[in-house]
Amino acid sequence: MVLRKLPGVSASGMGLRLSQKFVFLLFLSGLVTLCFGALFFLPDTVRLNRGPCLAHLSPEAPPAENRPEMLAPLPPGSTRFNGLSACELFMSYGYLHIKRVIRGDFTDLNLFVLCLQMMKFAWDNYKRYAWGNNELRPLTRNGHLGNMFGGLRGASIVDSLDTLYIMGLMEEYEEAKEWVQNNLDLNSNGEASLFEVNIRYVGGLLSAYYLTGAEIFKQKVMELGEKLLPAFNTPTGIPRGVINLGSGTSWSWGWASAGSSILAEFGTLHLEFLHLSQLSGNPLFTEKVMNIRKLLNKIEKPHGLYPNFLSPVSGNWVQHHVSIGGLGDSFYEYLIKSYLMSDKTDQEAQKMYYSAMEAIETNLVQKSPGGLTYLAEWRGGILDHKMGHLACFSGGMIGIGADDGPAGQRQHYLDLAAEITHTCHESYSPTKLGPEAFRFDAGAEATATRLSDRYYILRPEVIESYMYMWRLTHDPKYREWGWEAVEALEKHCRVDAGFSGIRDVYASTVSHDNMQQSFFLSETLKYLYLLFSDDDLLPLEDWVFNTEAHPLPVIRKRCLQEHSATQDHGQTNLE
Ligand code: DMJ
Repeated sequence: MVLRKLPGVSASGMGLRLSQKFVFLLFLSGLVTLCFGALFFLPDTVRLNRGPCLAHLSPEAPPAENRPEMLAPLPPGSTRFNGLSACELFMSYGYLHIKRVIRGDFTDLNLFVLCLQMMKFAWDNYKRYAWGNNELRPLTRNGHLGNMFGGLRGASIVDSLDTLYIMGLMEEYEEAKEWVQNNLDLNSNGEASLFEVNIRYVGGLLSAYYLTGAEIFKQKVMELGEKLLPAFNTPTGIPRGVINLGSGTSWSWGWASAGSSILAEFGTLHLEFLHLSQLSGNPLFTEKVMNIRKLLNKIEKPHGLYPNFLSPVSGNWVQHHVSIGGLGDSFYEYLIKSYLMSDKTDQEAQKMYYSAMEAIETNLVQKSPGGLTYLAEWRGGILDHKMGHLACFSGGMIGIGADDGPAGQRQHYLDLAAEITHTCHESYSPTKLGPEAFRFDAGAEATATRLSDRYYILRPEVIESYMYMWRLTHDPKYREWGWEAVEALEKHCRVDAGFSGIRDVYASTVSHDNMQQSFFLSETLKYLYLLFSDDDLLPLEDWVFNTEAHPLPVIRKRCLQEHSATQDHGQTNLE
C-alpha cells in the first residue's frame, strides 16, 4: 500500500499544526470527561519509565474484557482521527497511549499511530497465516520454521511480546502470552543457534517478564536458560555456535573456519545471562559469561583488535578478520551495554569497550573521497572498504558510549556517531531503503557495487541508530530520516499479507523475498515507535536494549546490595 498523506503531518512529515492541535485537544477533553472514570482502570505508564530495581513493575494490565464499556466505538459519522475514532484508538491501541495523549505529552500522534498500524498489520497477518511458525511468508501466505531455533516455534510471537506490550496492543499481547503459556514447548531436539535462541527467545522472554511481571515468562526463560548451559562445556568454556537443545551436544558451524566460534555469537550472551542469574539466584550463568570475558581480556589482540574467529579448544584466534558488521558487531555492543546495565559499575567492560574503540578508530575508521565516515573491515592488516548494513548499529552504540570514555572525548564520540549514522542514511538512496553491504572503492560512495549485496531484509540497524541519535541529540533530522524509512517500508515492503524484504534496493520494480523476519517486529518497528515517542518511554538511563531490541532493566547498585543481603538469609527478594 502506498502511504497516504496523513492529515496534520507537515511537508516534512513532522508535527501537528496549532489549530489542529487545538481542535484535537478539545475533542480529547470531551473524551476525558466521558472516560474519566475509566482512567482509574488504566495501568500506570510509569512502569515503563521509572528506574526499576529489577523491575517487577506492577501487576499486568487489565485484560481486554475488563475494559470499561463506555469505550465502545463512536457511532458512524463521528469525528475520526487518522481514520480511527478516538475510542477505537483507545480500544485498539491501548490505554497506555491515549493516557499519554490525554496528558498532552505526546510528540506526534500521527507517527505513533502509523507505527502501531504497521505493527498491527504485521502481527495480524502473522497470526492469520503463520501462527505458531517462526516467521510469516507474506506472499505465499504461510509460515516458515527454518532451522535456526532447534525446533523451537513461535519466534515471531516471542520476539513481539514486548513490542505489543509497549505499544499498548493489549489484546494481541494477551494472545501472544497465551501462546507462550500453552504452546511454547522447550523440549525440542533440534540444532539451534545458541546466539539466535539467546537474543530472540531468552531476550524476548526476559523483557516480557520485566515489563509485565507475568510469572510464565520467568518460568519459561529459566527452563530455556538451563538448556543452553551445555554449550559451554568446551576446553576453554568458549561455547560452540550450535547446540542440540535436547541432548545438550554442541558443535561449531560448518562454515566457521577450523571449528571456531564466532566473536559476535559468544560475545553476545552477557546481558541475558546476567539477568538469568539475577532472576534465578544461580550464579552459574554469570560465571559462564565472565569466563568468556576473562579469556578475551587476557588474550593478545592484533593491533588491539578482536578478530571474528576463535578456537573453543585452544582459545586462540583462528583468522585475523575484524569487522564491526556481521560476525563481530554485537560483541562490541555488549561491552558498552554491560557497563551501562551494571549501573556503570562494570569497569572491566568499560575499559575493554573504550580500548576496542581506540583500536577501531586507529585501524578501521575511514573517510571516503566524498567525505563520508565509514568503518572498513580488516583482513590481517589489509582494509576492505566495505560496510555492512549490520555495522550501521554502531552509530547508536558509539552515541550511547559517548559519556563515559576518556576525559574530553564526549563530543568526539557524538560527532563520530553522527557521521556514521549520516553515512548509513546516505546508503539508503534512492529507494530510501539500504543494501545489505555498501562500498567505498572504485568510485563508490556508500553504494552496493555487487548485485548480491543489494537486498534489504527489513533489518533495523539504521533505524536503531536514528532512534539513539534522536534521544541523544534531539536533532529533528533523525525523525525525518525515520519518517522516510516508514514511507519506504510502506511503499516497497508492504504487501497484501504483511511486510516482505526486497531483493534489490536499486530496482525500480521491486521483487519481494517473501519473508517477514521476526526482527522486523521486535526491532525495526519498536525502534521506529520509540523514535517518535517521548524520551520517558523506556528511558535509556533505566533500560538497556539487547541486540534484538528487547529492553532489560539496569541492575541498580542498591538492588545488588539488597540481593546479597537477602541471599545471606537464604532467599531472594528479586522474584
Ligand atoms: C538481529 O537479529 C540482531 O540485531 C542481531 O544482532 C543481528 N542482526 C539482526 C537483524 O538485522
